[in-house]
Formats: sequence, C-alpha cells, structure tokens
Amino acid sequence: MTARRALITGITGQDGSYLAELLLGKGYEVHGIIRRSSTFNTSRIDHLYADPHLPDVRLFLHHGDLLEVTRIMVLLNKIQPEEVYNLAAQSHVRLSFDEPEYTAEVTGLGTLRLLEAIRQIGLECRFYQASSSEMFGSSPYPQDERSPLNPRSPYGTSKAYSYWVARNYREAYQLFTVNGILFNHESPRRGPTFVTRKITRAVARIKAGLDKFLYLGNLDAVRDWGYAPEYVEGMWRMLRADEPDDYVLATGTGSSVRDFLALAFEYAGLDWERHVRFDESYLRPAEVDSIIGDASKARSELGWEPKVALDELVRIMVDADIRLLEVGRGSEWVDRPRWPGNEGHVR
Ligand code: NAP
Ligand code: G4F
Repeated sequence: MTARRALITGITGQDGSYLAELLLGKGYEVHGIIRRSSTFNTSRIDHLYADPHLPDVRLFLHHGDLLEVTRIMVLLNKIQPEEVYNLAAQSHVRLSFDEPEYTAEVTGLGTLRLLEAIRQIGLECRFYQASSSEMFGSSPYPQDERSPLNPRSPYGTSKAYSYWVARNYREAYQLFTVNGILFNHESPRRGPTFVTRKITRAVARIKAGLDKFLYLGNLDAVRDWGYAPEYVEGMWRMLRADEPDDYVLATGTGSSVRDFLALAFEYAGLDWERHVRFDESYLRPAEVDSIIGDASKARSELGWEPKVALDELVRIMVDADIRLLEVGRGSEWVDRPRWPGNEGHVR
C-alpha cells in the first residue's frame, strides 16, 4: 500500500512540528515547506529529519515561501499531495500592528495563492486552513462556529480573509476545504514571544538566578489555553471527515494572563508579584479581552476532546524550560516524540 502524502506549510512552527510527528506516526509521507534562512530554522523538526538518500525516508523538506506563487505551483505539481495543511503565517498579533501589510500578504493573501494554485493545476486534495479564535475578537463568549467575526487586529482581519477564501473555494469550486478555528494552544515548542512561553521561560531563568524581572503588558486578558499536540490531532480529524466543514477547537475554560502567571511562578516556588513588571510596549492598540471557545461540534462530530487542563499545561511548560537551561540549549525545545515506529526518522 502506498503511503498517503501530505504537504505542510509552516512545518518549522510549533503546530507544524507536532503535525509532522503525528502524520509520520500514522504512516504518511510528509512534505514540508521551509523558508530559506541564514541560520538554521528547523530546530523543532530536526529530530524527525533524515538524510533523503537513506532508504524508507518519509519526511521531505522544500524551500518555498507563501509570497511566491510560482514556487508554490511547482511544489504542488511535483509533490501531488492528497492533504494540504496551511499552517504558515505571520502569527504574532502584537507584531501585526507594526507590520500590517506584511501580515496581510502572508496570513491573508498567502491562503488565496495556495488555493488558487491548487485550482489552477487541478490538484485533487483536501485543504486545511489554520483559522484562529482571534477572528472572533470582540464577539461575546463562549464563541462557536456560528459566532460573528469581529477581528481586532491586522492578524485577525487577515485570518478572517483566509477563512472566507477557504469557504468560498469550497462553495464555488467544490474543493474540500476546512477551517479549523483553533483557540490558543501552547507547548514547550511555543515561540518564546507568546505570553505563556515568555512566562515559563522567565520562571526557569529567574529560578536559576539568571534574570530577576519579567516585563509584560496586559495581565487581564482572558484566553482559552490548550495543549498543542492535542490540537494537531483535531486538524487531522477534520481532514478525514466525510464532508468539509468548519470546527472550533478549544478547552472551554478561560483564564487570565494573571492566572497563568500565578500558576507558573507558584509551581516553581516563586512569588510572581516580586518579579513581574509592566511595560506598555507590550500593549496592543486594540485588545481581544476574552475568548473562550465552545468545541461541542468537534466533540460530537469528530470525537475530539482535549484532556490537558491548564495546571498540567503549565507544569509541562515550566518543567521543559527548566530542563532546557539544565542541558544548556537556550530556547530550543528538548521534548521528544513518543509515537511508535518513529525511530527510523530520528537521527
Ligand atoms: P508559528 O509557530 O508562528 O509558526 C508559523 C510557521 O509559518 C513557521 O513555520 C514559519 O516559518 C512559517 N511562515 C511564516 N511566514 C511564512 C511565509 N511567508 N512563507 C512560508 N512559511 C512562513 O505558529 P503556530 O503556533 O505553529 O501556528 C500555526 C498556524 O495556526 C498559524 O497559521 C497560526 O496563525 C495559526 N493559529 C495558531 C494558534 C495557536 O494558538 N498556536 C491558534 C490559532 C491559529 P519560520 O519558522 O521560518 O518563521
Ligand atoms: O500569547 P499572545 O501573544 O497570544 P494571542 O494574541 O492570543 O495570539 C495567539 O493566539 C491566537 C489564537 O487566538 C493565534 F491565532 C495567534 O497566532 C497566537 O498564537 O497574547 C495573549 C495575551 C494577549 O491578550 C496579550 O495582550 O497576553 C497578553 N500579553 C500580556 N503581556 C502579552 C504580553 N502577550 C505577549 N505576546 N507578550 C507580552 O509581554
């Protein structure tokens, strides 16, 4: 039997790395698009990568960028994936206020470029769009698939554009496109400038005596934080459903940044109020005050259910950041995949 073939944009990111692990564990041949960089940018997937000259290799990386449609067409034509997961984005909300045009190019138009390329070359594939709870913005919580979109940032507006493009290509051209509307999900591989990882990294450094203070913005914002490996499983389930549709993935529990801070510092035996200072440069021109998701549809139709609650998530992340300092690897993650049969790909 030939392996099912998937293409992941954004494979070097938090979700891309967990998704690659999941799909390899399910026997897929996985292709990932990476950006050219003057430094190595593959630390999250290095443990999965093997020399393509070796036998039985199932992970392949290709240089490319969502800004260049010709290259995307060439890659789609060459790879002929049956599943495409579009995870690539300028994904930082605060930065999107400083670089709104670039964010729209990648996070908004990038999706259109991919879908139009798929249509133009007549590729038959299933398409996952990484939509975001940030699109709900000021909509009252709990938010589900029927909640209105009221984005409050250039990132949110770009994701809303992509959401509608994916729906439009489903309706107009009968492409199998799904929107996974994911609420915040975190892990030891989370980028260090998102608030959860910024906190757990600071906890480890303060505990080790390397830093004294952590500078943050708005502590009152409420987010629905889940565990990333569980969310990529949901992405896969969406693409394996009988019909294309849109699904919210969330835990259903909201907590403030202050709650997260207290849990993380307390777990390490520290008092957060002695170490946290305010820096207004981390405030946003418009804030999403509270987002809490209702994932009932994913639960009933996909059998998806998150298991890791916030206190466990905090422990996983603090432990991992403490371990990183112990092995002297800065901000690179050190957790290893635990799916069966992965040894052939780990070097
Ligand atoms: P992430 O860690 O920031 O990863 C983003 C990925 O996109 C990286 O691999 C990055 O490559 C790549 N990328 C950025 N610009 C690109 C371009 N122009 N062309 C090709 N690739 C590009 O994000 P994540 O947390 O894994 O999230 C995955 C997706 O889900 C994103 O679209 C994000 O917006 C969305 N999302 C995330 C969450 C969440 O809570 N994590 C929630 C809802 C939706 P480099 O490594 O080279 O930078
Ligand atoms: O961790 P954040 O930067 O995540 P945010 O803005 O919720 O966006 C993340 O989740 C979205 C899903 O809803 C994704 F689509 C998006 O790609 C990204 O993954 O900020 C969370 C909250 C905000 O309210 C922010 O104002 O934390 C607050 N915050 C307070 N101080 C801070 C800081 N955020 C950051 N990044 N850095 C701070 O110092």
